[in-house]
Amino acid sequence: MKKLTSLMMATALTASVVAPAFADGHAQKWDMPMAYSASNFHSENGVKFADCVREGTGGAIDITVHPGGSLFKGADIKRAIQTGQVPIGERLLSGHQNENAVFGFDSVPFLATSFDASGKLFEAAKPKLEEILADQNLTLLYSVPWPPQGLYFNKEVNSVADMEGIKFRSYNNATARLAELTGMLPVTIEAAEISQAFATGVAESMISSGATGYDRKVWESLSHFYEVDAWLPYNHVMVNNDAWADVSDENKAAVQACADTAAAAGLEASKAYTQFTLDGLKAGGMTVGRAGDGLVEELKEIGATMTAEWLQAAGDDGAAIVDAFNN
Ligand code: PCA
Repeated sequence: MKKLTSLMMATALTASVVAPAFADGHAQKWDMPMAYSASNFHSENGVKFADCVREGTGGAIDITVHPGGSLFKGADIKRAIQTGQVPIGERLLSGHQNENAVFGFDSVPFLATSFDASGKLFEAAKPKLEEILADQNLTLLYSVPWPPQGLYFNKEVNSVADMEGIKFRSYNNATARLAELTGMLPVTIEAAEISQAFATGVAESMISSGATGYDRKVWESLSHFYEVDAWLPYNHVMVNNDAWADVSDENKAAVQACADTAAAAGLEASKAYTQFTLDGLKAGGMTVGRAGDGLVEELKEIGATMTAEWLQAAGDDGAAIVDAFNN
């Protein structure tokens, strides 16, 4: 017992020596789970954000980024933040469309197909998004789009009929629905696990950015990438409201300034990564190019069905977002 007490005292002493005194009383160590590989631009941007926060708060908030789904898998990150298992994290909110259709605003096919349009759509959706997140004990810090989404296959595809029966890797509700409407078989697989899924034939196709195909070296299993520019989904960095309430106003302002920088830098990285990664897929041996007119035509019809379904599910909120986007 005596031994334990002196050990505890020694530990307490060390802690008081090591941890400098902050206005908040102590340094906050924040673990930040992210779902995508460390080399992905979202993850690299997250590390820069963490560095910025450490510096901007004089070390009061010390964020450690855990990329690649190493701390929590993508699908579990939102709940982990909401319940305070971690104070902060990054998640693709369109993966939670079953909680609220508004979360899928960025995965409506052919609604916003360029960086400019998707930026406008995000601004249109942001107030509602923040309101919904606030009810879930979450504050949005920054959001960054993925490059435009195109179709990956292990063979040439010129029509929806060519897709019949293909095992299609999905990452959210919209991608699973797209598979159903094209006669493919959806299987949900996180980005961190797709290389293996393609190598073992668990999946043979997906819709994603050139960035994710490049990060996961999918040319080892797949042969074709068709540029379709179906949508640009967003990753969102969110903080738990209780953790946020513990942050001083001064440090909140510092964190928000870093978040604004990360949003701008992430957007630029996403733009720059678009052509770079398509070139990388080509260099890996894939056939990369625009989808043929016939296929695009058919996909647009499916897009119209999915748009109608989303508007139905998202009700007045969805209509308000689309109206704000179109004005
Ligand atoms: N990459 C992520 C989401 C969208 C994207 O481009 C993925 O495929 O999981």
